[in-house]
Amino acid sequence: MKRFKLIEFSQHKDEYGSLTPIEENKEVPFRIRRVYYIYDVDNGITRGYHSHKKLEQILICLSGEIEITLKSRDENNKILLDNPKVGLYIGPNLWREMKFIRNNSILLVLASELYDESDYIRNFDDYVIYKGDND
Ligand code: T46
Repeated sequence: MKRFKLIEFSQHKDEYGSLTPIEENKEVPFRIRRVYYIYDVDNGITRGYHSHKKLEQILICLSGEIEITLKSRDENNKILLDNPKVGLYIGPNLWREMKFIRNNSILLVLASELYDESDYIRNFDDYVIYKGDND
């Protein structure tokens, strides 16, 4: 599995609107153990600033526009999420930042594990050292 990739979901669209289904181990390459969503974020605010040791996630911008930065010591990738049909898979060991570009943006996250603070690395220098030892 690539460390990150965009996944395009299907869309059932008719005159009544659109519906996008997502199933574990199908569109999502892991068992979904947790779902959370981030909202009420003022535009221009950036959250995240951490990596995960084991966690895999899919990020979906349900509404608005959110710029995701994925970086390591040698890479810096910026991905704009603005389409609820598209999910961003993020594997373990990648530093992430989420910049909310528009008011009322909503970020839905599907996660492979339950919440565990010990899986987080919240300091970039510690992340670079951890990644060097665990890649
Ligand atoms: C990630 C990005 C995309 C919980 O109690 N349970 C949870 O499942 C989560 C995700 C968070 N929390 C608590 C922990 C903090 O007291 O909610 C508070 C805010 O969490 P945090 O500052 O970690 O939020 P973000 O937006 O910086 O990061 C979140 C996820 O934590 C993280 O795993 O990859 O979204």
